[in-house]
Amino acid sequence: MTPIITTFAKSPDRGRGLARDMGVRWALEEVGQPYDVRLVPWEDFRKPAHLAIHPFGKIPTYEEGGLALFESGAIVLHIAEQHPGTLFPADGDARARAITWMFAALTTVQEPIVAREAFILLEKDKQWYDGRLPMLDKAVRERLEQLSARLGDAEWLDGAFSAGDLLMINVLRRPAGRSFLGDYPNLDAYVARGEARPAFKRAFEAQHDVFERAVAVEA
Ligand code: GTB
Repeated sequence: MTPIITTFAKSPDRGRGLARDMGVRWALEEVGQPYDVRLVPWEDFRKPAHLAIHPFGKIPTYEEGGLALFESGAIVLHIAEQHPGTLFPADGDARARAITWMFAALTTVQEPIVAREAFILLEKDKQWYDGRLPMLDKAVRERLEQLSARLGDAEWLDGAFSAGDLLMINVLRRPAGRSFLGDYPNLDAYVARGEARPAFKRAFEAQHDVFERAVAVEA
């Protein structure tokens, strides 16, 4: 059964692969699972049909037969589980460590990155902006420094490329992560390695194509 994912009909990131469907698309490409896409226009996000699948009215979602999932991390985990030996190692302990890195990406590392992005987006005109931004920068740097120390000269976080690397690289690609990567050459190279993977490129092209088509229809 071909799974169906939902994505923005016209992503506000203008096809830069920053919306959360990117990780899901990338995972599907890594395991070689074909998928269909249902585009969701802004006005449909809070409609009952979409809320029935995603209780918080967001993208992405994932439908496969009778199964409906939301949360990109849970979807990537499901895809990895369906295809043992690709995004999850066969060994149980190694698989548990890959899951640990997935959680680390989506919580410990992503949290200060999202906080900084939200602050810049929402509070740029506030009088406390210049005073507070360095604190948010420091929080991002602390995480990146720790991650950089752990990665060291390794290619991936724990042996072979896993769902943990996929989500971590996806988080580091966010603007507030990317903007600091120049100071952490091993993380910069790590993200570049991820982006050089053929599966990443196919996923990126697919979401970019959706945006380009949406713009063309409007023209
Ligand atoms: N924790 C959830 C997950 O990982 O699946 C978060 C899902 C989520 O926030 N989805 C966003 C959404 O549906 C899209 S990706 N928002 C619509 C709404 O809340 O009404 C977040 C996002 C949006 C835009 C950019 N961008 O333009 O760069 C980047 C990320």
